[in-house]
Amino acid sequence: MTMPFDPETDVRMRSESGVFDFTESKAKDDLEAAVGGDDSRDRIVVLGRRGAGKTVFLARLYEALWQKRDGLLARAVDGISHQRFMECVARMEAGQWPEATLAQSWSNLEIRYGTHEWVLRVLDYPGEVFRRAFVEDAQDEAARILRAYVDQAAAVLVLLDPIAAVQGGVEATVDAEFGVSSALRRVQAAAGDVEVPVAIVLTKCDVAIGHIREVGSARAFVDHYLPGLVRDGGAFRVFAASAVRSRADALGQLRPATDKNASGIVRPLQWCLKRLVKDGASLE
Ligand SMILES: Nc1nc2c(ncn2[C@@H]2O[C@H](COP(=O)(O)OP(=O)(O)OP(=O)(O)O)[C@@H](O)[C@H]2O)c(=O)[nH]1
Ligand SMILES: [Mg+2]
Repeated sequence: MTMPFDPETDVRMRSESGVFDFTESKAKDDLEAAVGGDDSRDRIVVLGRRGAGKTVFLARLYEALWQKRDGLLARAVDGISHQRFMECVARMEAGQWPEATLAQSWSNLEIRYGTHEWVLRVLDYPGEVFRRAFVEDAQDEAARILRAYVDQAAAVLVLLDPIAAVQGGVEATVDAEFGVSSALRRVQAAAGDVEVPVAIVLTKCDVAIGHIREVGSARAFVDHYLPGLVRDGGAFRVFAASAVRSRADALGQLRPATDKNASGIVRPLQWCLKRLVKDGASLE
């Protein structure tokens, strides 16, 4: 049975999808596939360094919207990316975290929000590519694709692992301050006068909440631990999320516990969509 559509809040997603394999020499085609061959700003771009939680977050977000949560509804028309997200969820239900992402994969999503209907693209990519694209300014194809991709951002979700910000050392902090602010400066430069909504999402808050409570709030956490991002990253709103809670197995290893609810995963997207509607942005 089709669920009734709530004009204020429902989101419908359609998708066609692809997986890029940079071990093969088809990068030029991939670049065109990723960028879409025109210069429209039609992407909700998800950014995050290695291990930030991109794959887990995207799968749980899609699962949540598919099941209609927080008033948002998703439906993939093309089953390929739907299956990829659901396989990731099933893997976690079986107690396994997803493998580190090796190939870049994209889903072409059609979203309806209120009376607006947009085509959005969601990209999942290996975290190393983030560093190459925005810290090292590397010229390899994967880095170029990611940079071209952010140039077409309608909205940005930046995923940051708070534990890495506190304990991850210099490389993690460089990625989160220099890397993320470079990416956001690029986004705003490409958008000209239009302000692109940017949601910074602190991930893994089921285990990281202590660090956030220590300083008072998610925003205070970013102010305290990532001042370079605050200085150079432009305007953004900070959210806290837990895509999957975890529990220790018999050996003390943390395993995904999907029977417990995710929290805070839909709100950042909802905030971005509301901003886009308010600003009258048309993504088609
Ligand atoms: N407790 C908890 N752990 C999480 C959560 N999300 C991710 N993790 C942990 O973080 C690891 C990395 O998450 P991924 O989603 O694979 O990260 P990624 O950004 O896709 O990483 P790359 O593909 O290597 O760039 C997982 O294997 C989990 O151990 C969460 O919501 N809660
Ligand atoms: Mg991944």
